[in-house]
Order: sequence, then C-alpha cells, then structure tokens
Amino acid sequence: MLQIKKILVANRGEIALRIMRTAREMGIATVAVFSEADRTSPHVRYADEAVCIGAAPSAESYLNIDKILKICKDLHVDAIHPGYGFLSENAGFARNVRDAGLIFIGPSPESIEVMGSKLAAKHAASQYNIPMVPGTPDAIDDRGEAKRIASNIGYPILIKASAGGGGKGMRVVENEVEFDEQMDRAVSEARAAFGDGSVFIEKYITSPKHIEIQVLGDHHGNIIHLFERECSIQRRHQKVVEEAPSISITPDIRAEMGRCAVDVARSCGYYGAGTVEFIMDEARNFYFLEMNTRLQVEHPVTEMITGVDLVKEMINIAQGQPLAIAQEDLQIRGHAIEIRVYAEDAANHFLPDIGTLHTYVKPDGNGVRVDDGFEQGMEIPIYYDPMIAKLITYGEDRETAIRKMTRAIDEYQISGVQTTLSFCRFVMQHEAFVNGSFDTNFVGRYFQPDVLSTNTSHEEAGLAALISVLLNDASTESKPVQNEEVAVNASKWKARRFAAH
Ligand code: MV4
Repeated sequence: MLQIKKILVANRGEIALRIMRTAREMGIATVAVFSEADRTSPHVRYADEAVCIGAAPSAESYLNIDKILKICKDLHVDAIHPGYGFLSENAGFARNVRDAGLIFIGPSPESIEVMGSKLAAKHAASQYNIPMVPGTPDAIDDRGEAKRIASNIGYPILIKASAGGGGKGMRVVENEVEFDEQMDRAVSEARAAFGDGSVFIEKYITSPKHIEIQVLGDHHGNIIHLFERECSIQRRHQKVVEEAPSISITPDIRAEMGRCAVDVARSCGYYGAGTVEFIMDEARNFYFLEMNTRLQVEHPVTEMITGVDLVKEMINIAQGQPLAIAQEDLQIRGHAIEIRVYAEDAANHFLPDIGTLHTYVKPDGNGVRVDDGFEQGMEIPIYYDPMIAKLITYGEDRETAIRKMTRAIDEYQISGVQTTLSFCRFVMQHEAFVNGSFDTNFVGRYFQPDVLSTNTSHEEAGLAALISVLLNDASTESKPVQNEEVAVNASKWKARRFAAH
C-alpha cells in the first residue's frame, strides 16, 4: 500500500492548520507555504517545514502553481492538500499535480471539470433518478424558445450561469417583460466573471432551505454519505451559521437525499470528499443544484455528529485505501452548530473591518471547538477572506448546542476589530432560528443593524462609498462589483489600506 510521507498544504489560516494537525496525527510530515503577509501565522510555525512563496496578493503566492510544484520537488513532497478556495477546485492544478508525479488529495481533474459546470453536472446526474428544478437542460441559444419554456414553467424564473458560483451571474425574472433585460445582464456578468456566457433557466424557488450532503468516495468505487448540513442562514451567498443535522428533514427525506447525493457522486466517478448541494421548498420537495468538489469550510459539524475525521479519510483515500467505513456503520450522534466569526461590522452593513487583534481570547470547555488561524496581537491581512475563526459547539441535542453556542459567544473576547459574533448571538436567540422555521431569506427578513445596538453609522458607509469611487484601486484580484452593498464593502478595505500607506 502506498504511504504518503510528506504533505504540502497549499493554503493558509485555519484550514492549513486543521489539515496539518490530522497529518501529524497520522505520522505524516507537513510543509507550509506562506505569503509575505502570513510570515508570522500559526500555520507557518506549526508545519515541519515552511517556505515563503511570494508577495501578499494570492495571485503572487497561494495561486502560484509553478512555485508550489517546485517546492514539492525540492522538499521531496508526496502529496498536496489544497484546502478550500484558492486552487482547490482548479482542474488544471489537479492535472499539473498528477503530471508532476504527485498525489492531489482530492478528486480527479475530470470530476472537478464536470461538476465545475452546472450544466455538465446536471447532464451527468440525469443518468440517475435525481430530482432537479424544472428548467432548460442546455445553455440558451434561442431566446424565443427560452421564453416559451419560461412561460411553461411559470414565472418567476431564475437565469443562472453554467460556470457560476456564489450567486454570480444569477438573475430572477418576474415576468416575460423583464426577460431580455435580465438575460443580457446575466450573460454579460457571466462572461465578465467566468469568461463563459453560457446561461440556463430554472424555476425560481422563492423560499428555499439550503441543505447539503457530505460524501466520501474511494478509488474502488465505494461511495458513502455522512448526512446533511443545514446552511440556510447566509448573507449574500456567504454562509454564517451551519448545523448538522437539519431540523427540517425527516429520516425518510435524509435517506432519499443521501441516496441522491451518492448517485450524483457516482455519476462523475467521484473519489475524495465532496458536497452535494440541494434546495428544499416549503412542501419539502428537494432538488439537486450542484456539487462542490472540495473540503468545505463547514465540514466540522459533520465531524462532530459522525465522529469521522474528514481530512484523515481524504488522506487515506488519496493513498488508495478502500473506505474503512460502510454506510451502515454511520449514525448521527448529537447536534453540532458552527458560526463563522468574520472581521466584519454587522451593525454597519457587514463592512470588512481589518486591523489588529488587540484582545483575542477563545472560548473553551465542554462541547466547544474553535478552528482558527490567528493569535492575539496579529493583524488581519487585507488580502484574503476576513474570516477570523469558526466556532463550533456540540451537544446531545439542538437546544444544548444552541445554549453552548450562546455561552461560547459570550466567552469569546475579541477587541481591535468588529466581528460578526454579536450577529451570530442574535441568530441563536431568534425565534425563527430556534423553532426551525427559517429559510435562505432569514437575514433579509429579520435582521436590521439596529437590533445589535452598536455603533451604526450610515455616514461612514456613505463616506466609504465615496472614497471607493475616488480611489478606483485595481491592485487586488477583486471580484466584479454587483451591487451597492458590495461596492461599499470593497471600499472600506481600500480606504483602510490607503490610510496605512
Ligand atoms: C436557486 C434558488 C432558487 N431557485 N435556484 C444561490 C447560489 C447557488 N448555489 C444556487 N442558489 C440558489 N439557487 C432555484 N431554482 C435560490 C438560490 C439561493 C440560495 C441557495 C442556497 C443558499 C443560499 C441562497 C441564497 C439565495 C438564493
């Protein structure tokens, strides 16, 4: 049996540390790569070896494929774990890794490619009996025909980019009058963001719950699922609270959704860890949306309720071992909730709030897990995702997990930057969250900044927006700005960065 002896983690922050910890438990040596902004990061100190790969911007460091492969060669690395984000769903990278004679701890480049296209994913899944939202099976090239299909489905409909992710290139169309205008927008947005203007239509499910299933597949054709995660509490496609199991599904739905997820994975010959995304409507009909071919941010809640170390399984799979767990061996034990602690000011339009962690004291105690990559005194770099930590609580049932979360949030001491902790406390105490009657509209429906009763400043937001226009800084690999709120967000980073120079 092949034995991985040294893993390079092509990532940073909490997930790099998370992966290295499991590697160490398995007796595997670790190599960290880091940018100039991350020189003092815990993941760099934790690793057995660490190499600086370049300047702070990701394009010059964490996304530099040639440099990463060169380091692997120089340090006799056997395998690369990509974590999430960065190169994790880059089929070309997975192929480069394979061609360099190294092991990519993840799925095949072919699986990444198929699932990276929503239309290709649907085509693959259509070999099996998997419910999908009514819509067009292919990219739209004839608008007349598309409009006929839309009126057959019934408005509102949703136009989606096949290459899309995170809601980009997505447009709701309320009626046929709006069709052409929204189609033009979706196509140009998709072309700008992904270099691919292919779009398709689906019936718009207005109040869905977002439920995803964790799967594991090995190189021998075995695929299992590790139940669901409920991820409906999100804001502008950024998840804020995740939990397992979901309060909204029955054992029968769970079994059927699990079967569907395994079939989706089977449809592309999947191996490694993956997540199959579904939406569920008010009548509890669920539909397959897409598959994420990476380890996800919210994987810890699944680990807590199953007792499975997902990174360990990923490494064993990559070594060619058959899955040691059978579907029948798995059961749900207890309840886990994760909140994402972002350096954002929830009371002020969730503006990213960079700065120094003057105070940073983590909660602890029974049923509390903190996955983070920062320490007191460190600065939150402006170049990357502003997530400081993931706070996970585990208890015998949902009520216990919620109580533990509220207690842990209150113990968490962070000063120097504003965080989403107070917002998460608001969620934990909200009746709709507690009784499970929430969907993906939760934040928009129930949250107004003044419920946090802190320093809301519309003036500051307006000023930041103005500075944004004046600066027009193109030095970051920023995503296309889609709406006013995102523009304001981007601007505060720039304003602060500007002030620092
Ligand atoms: C949908 C939908 C309603 N109807 N598709 C958002 C991102 C992408 N992963 C799919 N998304 C959605 N697709 C149909 N036919 C609503 C969403 C959606 C959503 C999905 C999951 C989690 C949060 C969301 C927030 C807004 C919209």
